[in-house]
Amino acid sequence: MNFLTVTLACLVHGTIVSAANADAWRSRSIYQVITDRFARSASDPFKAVEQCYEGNLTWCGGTWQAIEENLDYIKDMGFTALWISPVSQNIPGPTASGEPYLGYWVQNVSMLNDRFGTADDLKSLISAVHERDMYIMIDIVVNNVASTSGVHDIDYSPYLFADKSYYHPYSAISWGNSTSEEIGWLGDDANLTFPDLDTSNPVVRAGLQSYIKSFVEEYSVDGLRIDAAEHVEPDFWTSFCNEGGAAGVFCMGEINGTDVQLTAPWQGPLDSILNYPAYYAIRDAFSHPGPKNTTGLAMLVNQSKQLYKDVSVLGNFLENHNLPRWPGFSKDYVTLTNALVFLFMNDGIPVVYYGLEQEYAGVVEPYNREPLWPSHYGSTGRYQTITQLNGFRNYLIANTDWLSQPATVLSSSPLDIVIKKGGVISVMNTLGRVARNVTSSVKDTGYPAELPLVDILTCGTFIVASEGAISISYGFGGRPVILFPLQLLNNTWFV
Ligand SMILES: *[C@@H]1O[C@H](CO)[C@@H](O)[C@H](O)[C@H]1NC(C)=O
Ligand SMILES: *[C@@H]1O[C@H](CO)[C@@H](O)[C@H](O)[C@H]1NC(C)=O
Ligand SMILES: *[C@@H]1O[C@H](CO)[C@@H](O)[C@H](O)[C@H]1NC(C)=O
Ligand SMILES: *[C@@H]1O[C@H](CO)[C@@H](O)[C@H](O)[C@H]1NC(C)=O
Ligand SMILES: *[C@@H]1O[C@H](CO)[C@@H](O)[C@H](O)[C@H]1NC(C)=O
Ligand SMILES: *[C@@H]1O[C@H](CO)[C@@H](O)[C@H](O)[C@H]1NC(C)=O
Ligand SMILES: *[C@@H]1O[C@H](CO)[C@@H](O)[C@H](O)[C@H]1NC(C)=O
Ligand SMILES: *[C@@H]1O[C@H](CO)[C@@H](O)[C@H](O)[C@H]1NC(C)=O
Ligand SMILES: CC(=O)N[C@H]1CO[C@H](CO)[C@@H](O)[C@@H]1O
Repeated sequence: MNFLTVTLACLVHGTIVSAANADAWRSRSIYQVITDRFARSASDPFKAVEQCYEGNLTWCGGTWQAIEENLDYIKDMGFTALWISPVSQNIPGPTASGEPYLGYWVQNVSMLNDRFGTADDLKSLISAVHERDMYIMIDIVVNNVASTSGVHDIDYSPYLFADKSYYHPYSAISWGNSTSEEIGWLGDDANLTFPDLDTSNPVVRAGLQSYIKSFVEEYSVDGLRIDAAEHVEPDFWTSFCNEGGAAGVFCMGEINGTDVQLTAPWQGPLDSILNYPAYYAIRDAFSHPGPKNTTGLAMLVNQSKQLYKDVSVLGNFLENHNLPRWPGFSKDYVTLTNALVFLFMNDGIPVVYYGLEQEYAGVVEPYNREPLWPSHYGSTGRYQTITQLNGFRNYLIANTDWLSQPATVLSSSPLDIVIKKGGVISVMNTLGRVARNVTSSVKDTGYPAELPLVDILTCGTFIVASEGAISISYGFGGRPVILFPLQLLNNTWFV
């Protein structure tokens, strides 16, 4: 018995480490963490600093060891992958823009950031993640390095590529011009500049490929989140990323934009991108005061299926470290529940930014990077909703063909949007929490009359009417419903 258990655990572990390609990531859901802000270790030297104010732009003392100590908080919410902020050494602080607590102000990309712990601490965290059958995704910056010396007097010696010839000469970015976005420098031109690495230089390419190959192998990394991916020529990613590139694992790139026509071509060079067009469409559909444009969201779903190579591996999100938190622009609690249902029940990989489950509401940078420990990691209502959504999604993936069935829009109106994916019908609405005497009518669910459907969020039952219709009333406010045939739901996903 014991022997069998151990053998199976090893097999599972082996599978996880070797098969972390796009296909393996498709079924995952990701929790995004800023290492400095997620947790402080019980044995942390910074523990004496009781308060941490995100407005001070300074270190708050989070570490990899502390993430490991609090991993079950993430696991128990049902997440099957963890994305952590960059692990690379950063420039020394403080700068006129604060300390490099986020980790994106890279100096030597191939050296670990000792603010967050040692190589052994990082390995220990990753083992603990794998022991929980979760994947680890590491955030990485290769487009640029950071400097506080303006644009002309930069000492290149501390960088992995320690000579000026490895960088594009300074130019300000002309937005909308893709060549300029690839070779120009991010940042301002005085206090904090981001010298742009010439990723077309063969020495730079070979050096980065060799680094990422050995890094992924040594630390058993399952996936990469690629910072500023749109600022690098696409063919660089083909050789650096993905199963077929040097990294040999799944890559999800940061590509900002509202227009699927412009973002979709990046999937190919990159396995996956963070789905900014969906973010904007979800916000426009559900947030209050509005525009409550569900047509835009329905168009987005339709268009995405046509233009992306594979919508099922895109990273869908409602918040991140560069965006206002949802309650910062939409005060109504129920609007976020509707948005979350779309995130988990649509095609794609749900990505939840730490703190969403604690109802954090920081609006602009840096106030959207709150320390998590003042929340005491409590099991809030939002924590429980996410646990239900992850639990049901994980159940569907393990027991049905849900994952391989594309989502389709059954209907959209100014009141609601209804999607169906693999036998699950999700009815989301734009009402918010105020009770209204209106109903959502789904004309043809595809289910036979008299069939009992259960709402996953409330366990309420709905009986399918003649010709497969369903009617949902909002006498208790605009809560979304997720309907699934009762007889197929064996309730094993309830924990
Ligand atoms: C960058 O880090 C690597 C790995 O730790 C190290 O071998 C190399 O010397 C570092 N380069 C510089 C310029 O510090
Ligand atoms: C785009 O930017 C590049 C690089 O700066 C420049 O050479 C080119 O002329 C620009 N194209 C247009 C249409 O402005
Ligand atoms: C540089 O920082 C100083 C001090 O915070 C600020 O007054 C100045 O506007 C900054 N310059 C730029 C170009 O951002
Ligand atoms: C993304 O693009 C929008 C619109 O072009 C811009 O306002 C925003 O600052 C960008 N956000 C990020 C995180 O780059
Ligand atoms: C809703 O969004 C779509 C897509 O962006 C747009 O074409 C349409 O005009 C919008 N409708 C309203 C009422 O704003
Ligand atoms: C989206 O596609 C569905 C069919 O799959 C269609 O019924 C619906 O009208 C489309 N919606 C929009 C807004 O394009
Ligand atoms: C709800 O609306 C229906 C149809 O408009 C009406 O018959 C009914 O009286 C309303 N109920 C309440 C409680 O307002
Ligand atoms: C639930 O159990 C029934 C009877 O054992 C079985 O036929 C059905 O496939 C199961 N459904 C799922 C989704 O596992
Ligand atoms: C050193 C410093 O600037 N501390 C400030 C951090 O933020 C808090 C709350 O805004 C201020 O009270 C401190 O003065």
